[in-house]
Amino acid sequence: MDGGHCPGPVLDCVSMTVADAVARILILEGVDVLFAYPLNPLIESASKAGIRPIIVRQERTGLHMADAFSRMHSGERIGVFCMQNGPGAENAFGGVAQAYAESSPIVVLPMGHSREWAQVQPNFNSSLNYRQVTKSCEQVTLPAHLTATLRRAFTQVRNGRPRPVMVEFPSDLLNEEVPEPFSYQRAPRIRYGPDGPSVARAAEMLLQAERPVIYAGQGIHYAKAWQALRELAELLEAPVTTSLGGKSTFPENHPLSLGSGGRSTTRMVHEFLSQADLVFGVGCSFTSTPFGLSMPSSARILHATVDSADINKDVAVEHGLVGDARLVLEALIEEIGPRLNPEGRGRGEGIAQRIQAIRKEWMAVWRPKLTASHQPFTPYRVIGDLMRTVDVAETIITHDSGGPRDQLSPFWECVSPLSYIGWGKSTQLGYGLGLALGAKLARPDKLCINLWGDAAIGFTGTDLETAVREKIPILSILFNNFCMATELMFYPTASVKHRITDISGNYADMARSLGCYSERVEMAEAIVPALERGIRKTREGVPVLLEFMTTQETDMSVFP
Ligand SMILES: Cc1ncc(C[n+]2csc(CCOP(=O)(O)OP(=O)(O)O)c2C)c(N)n1
Ligand SMILES: [Mg+2]
Repeated sequence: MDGGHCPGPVLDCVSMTVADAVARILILEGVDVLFAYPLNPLIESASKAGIRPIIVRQERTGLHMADAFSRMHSGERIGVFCMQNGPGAENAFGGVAQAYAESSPIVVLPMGHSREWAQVQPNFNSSLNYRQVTKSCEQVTLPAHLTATLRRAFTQVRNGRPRPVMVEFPSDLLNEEVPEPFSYQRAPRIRYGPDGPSVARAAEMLLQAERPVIYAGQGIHYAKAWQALRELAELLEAPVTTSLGGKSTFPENHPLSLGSGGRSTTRMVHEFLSQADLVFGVGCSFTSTPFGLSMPSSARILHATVDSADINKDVAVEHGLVGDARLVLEALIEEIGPRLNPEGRGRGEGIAQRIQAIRKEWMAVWRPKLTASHQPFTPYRVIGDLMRTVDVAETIITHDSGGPRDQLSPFWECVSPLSYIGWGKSTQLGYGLGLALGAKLARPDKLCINLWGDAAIGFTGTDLETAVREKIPILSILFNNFCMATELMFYPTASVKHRITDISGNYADMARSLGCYSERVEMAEAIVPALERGIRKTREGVPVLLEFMTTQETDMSVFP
C-alpha cells in the first residue's frame, strides 16, 4: 500500500441522500473539483460539500479536463466527471473512449434513466453501452450498494492499468436516503513489482546487448519513475526514446536522449532504433498505432509493463516483467549496478557523440523551416519561435490531432517531467484544449499551451468560454490554414472538385467574443511579440488565443 497515502477518515453520519453521500465519498477520495455538465444532482451536492464544480460547454471537454488532471497528478489524484442521462451520457462517449485509448484514469459518474425506464428501449443505458471503453462499469440500483460500488470503482482506477471507470446512478436513486450506518474508507494504491528471477534474466539481457535502446512509455509518469529511468540509462550508457505518451519522461537535452517517437520522429530515433539489437520497453504497451514507433524485427524485445495483458499483445517479446515501472527500474538498477565496473562501460561518450552528429544532420534539414520568414509562414516557424520564447521547463504543452501533433513532437525538447501531454492511440480533433485546461487547473504555476489546427477548434472551440468563465488562463495557439491540410493527400479529386478540405473562420474574433485575449498574426516578425503579449496576458489571469495564419504544411519528419 502506498505509504504516503492517508486511508482517510471513516464516515459515519446521520441520514443523507445518495447524491450527498457520493459527494462525501468524493471528498474522502481527495476530490476537490468536479468537472460536469448539467443536469445531475451530484453538482449541487458536491457544491454543498465544498467541491468546486466546473461546468463546460460540452461533455467531451469536461472529460478531457478530468483526464489531464489525473495525468498531471500521476493518477494519485483523480479527475471526476458527471453528466446527465440521455443526451449527456450519449454525448460524453468520445471523451471516455479517448481516455480509454490513452489509458487515462478518470472516474465518470453519469446519471441514468430511472430504474423503471433504464432497461426500456430506446433509453440510453450507460452501464451497458460504456463497457467497451471502461475498465469497470456498474450501475447502482440500491442505496445500500453505494459505498461498495464506489469503493470498487476507486480501487480499480487507482490500481493496475490506468483507465476510466464508470458508476451510473439512476435518476430516482439519487434522491433516496442512504441507510445508516454509513461508512467509507479511501481506496488504497497498491504497487507491485516483478519477481527476482525475472529481474535477473532481464538484467542479463540488458548487459548482453551491444546496441540496446530504452523505449519509455507513460507508465514512467504514473509510477513517478523519472529518476530511476535516468539512473538505469546512465548505468547502462544506453540511449533513450519515448512513446508520445511517454514524452517528457526523460530529459530530451540529456546526452543519451534520442528524442521522442510518434508518426513523426527524429533522425536519431530512426537510426538508433533500426540498428538496435535489443529494445527495452518500460512503462509502455507496445500497442500498434499509426502514431507510434514500429519496433525493428531484428531486435530482441524486453518488455516491462504494469498490465500483463500487454505482454505479447502486438509485439512478441523474449522476456516480460510485470509491475510498477519504478519498482521494475529500481530492481534492475540494484541487479545491474554491482555487476558493472564503477568507471562505467565506456560506451556513453561514443553514443552521445553519434547522437549529436546525427542531430546536426537532421537539424540542418529542419532548421530552415523552423526559422523561415517567408509569407505566409509555416507552422514550423511558430513552433521554433515558441520554443525560443517560453521557459520550456516551466511549460506544459499538448498538441492536437492533424498537422500540429506531428509538427510539434519531434522538435519540442522536453526537459522536465510531465511537461508534455502526448496522445495518439485515438486522435479525436479538439482533445488538446480540455487537456490544457485540466493541466492548468492541476498546475496553475505553469504556462499551459495547446496547439491546434482550424479543424480541431471547430470541435471544442466554444470551451474557450469555459476558460474565461472559470478563470483558467491557458495559451491557445491556433494554426489557421483554412484547410484540413493532413487530409489533402487522400482527396486529390474531391479537394479540387468539391473543395472538401477547405474550411474557414476568424477564430481570433471568435475567441475575443467569448472573452479571451486574442490576436491574428500574419507576419513572421510579429510572431514573437504576439507570443510575448499572450504569455503576459496569461500571467494576468486572462486566457489567450493566438491565431497564426500559416501555410498548408504537409512536410513531416517521418522516416520509411
Ligand atoms: C473527431 C475526428 N474526426 C476525424 C478525424 C480525422 N482527421 C485527422 S486530422 C484531420 C484534419 C485536421 O485539420 P486541421 O486541424 O486544420 O489541421 P491541419 O491538417 O490543417 O494541419 C481530420 C479530419 C479526427 N482526427 N478526429
Ligand atoms: Mg488546418
